[in-house]
Amino acid sequence: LSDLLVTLMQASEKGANIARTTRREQSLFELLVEEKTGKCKNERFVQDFKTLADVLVQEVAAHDIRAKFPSLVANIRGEESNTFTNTLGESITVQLQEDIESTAQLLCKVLDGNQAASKLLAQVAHDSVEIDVPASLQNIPDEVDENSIGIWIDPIDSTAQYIEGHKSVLASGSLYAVGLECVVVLIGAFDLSTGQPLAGVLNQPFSKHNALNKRWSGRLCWGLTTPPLCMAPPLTSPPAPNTIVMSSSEDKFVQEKLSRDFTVQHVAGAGYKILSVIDGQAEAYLLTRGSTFKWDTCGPQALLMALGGGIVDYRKAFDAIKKDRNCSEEILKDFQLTYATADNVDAAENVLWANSGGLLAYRDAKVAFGILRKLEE
Ligand code: 2IP
Ligand code: CA
Ligand code: CA
Repeated sequence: LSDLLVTLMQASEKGANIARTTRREQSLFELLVEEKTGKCKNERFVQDFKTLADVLVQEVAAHDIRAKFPSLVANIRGEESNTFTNTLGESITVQLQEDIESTAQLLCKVLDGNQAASKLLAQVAHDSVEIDVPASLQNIPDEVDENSIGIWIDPIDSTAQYIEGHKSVLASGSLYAVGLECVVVLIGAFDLSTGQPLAGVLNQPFSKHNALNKRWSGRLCWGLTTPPLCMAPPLTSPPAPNTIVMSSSEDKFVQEKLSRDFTVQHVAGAGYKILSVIDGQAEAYLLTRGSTFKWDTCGPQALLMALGGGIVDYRKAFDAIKKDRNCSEEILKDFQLTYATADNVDAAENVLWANSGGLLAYRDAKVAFGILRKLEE
């Protein structure tokens, strides 16, 4: 799988480049923030542009994965659809064309004729990105049965942070509550027959800001479940002990109960919350509602599994532990999130791929088990 993993890394890096370019280049950035500064008269068009950034990142990633692994094509899935209906009702399929010029022409249709912006985006979409194969991956057998693998892509997680570009606020250690640091490009590979995660990448396009040249640099984390391998570049500050991350909209009763044993931190982004667990900045991420999707968790779960942890369906794990007084943390193995089929095939289209029972992400099963027991008291 190492070849596929390197392809996912490259695809995520190209996505990160698109995300950075969009915020850096004046002609693109203005489109992104126009709504806020009030300069734009056409709000509908601004809405189109915001969606375009996500659609383009996903399409470019899917394109590059397809180019290397042609038979994966039917099983590359993601949050966005590349058929983009602009607010004037025109349907445009956003697809990488043969050359920069043709891609720019296509993007121009979405960008209301803005040639400079279209050219810039097309250029970075066509740029080639080289990632050296990490030494630890070099001796791994590379047999991939392309017909047994599926891919989930979340082109930009924490869209709100990406668009608004909040001033970054540290919660503790190297853990950000809000800010561009919480934006993550997420790509995961899973086994189509078992639904289990196989490999994943989390790419933070805005990990470090250089005050001198005002440029952001990124951070790329990756993992493989078999053999278990995970690489996350080290952070500068040590983690605060006993931290649990949650959404600020998490149930107040749940927050209250866990705040007796943990420091509860609200940080943005489902992907970034899981990344904070991977990095050891938090012990766990708990979400009791079904507000994340398969594309939010597939890649990140592969990294947690490589570290001996995982992500369980909160509702199912909670109910099982409640029923069986004598069970141990071993039981968590039975409730890992899976990715090949929808949790509820009859669910409405917009929530079909939701992790419907919520989730609990952890590195140490004992800690996760303790959290579930605590909630049940
Ligand atoms: C969102 C994003 C949100 C998260 C939500 C995800 O993905 O990560 O931050 O909500 O679950 O689906 P919260 O921050 O309340 O946990 P996207 O940004 O891709 O829409
Ligand atoms: Ca998301
Ligand atoms: Ca997204």
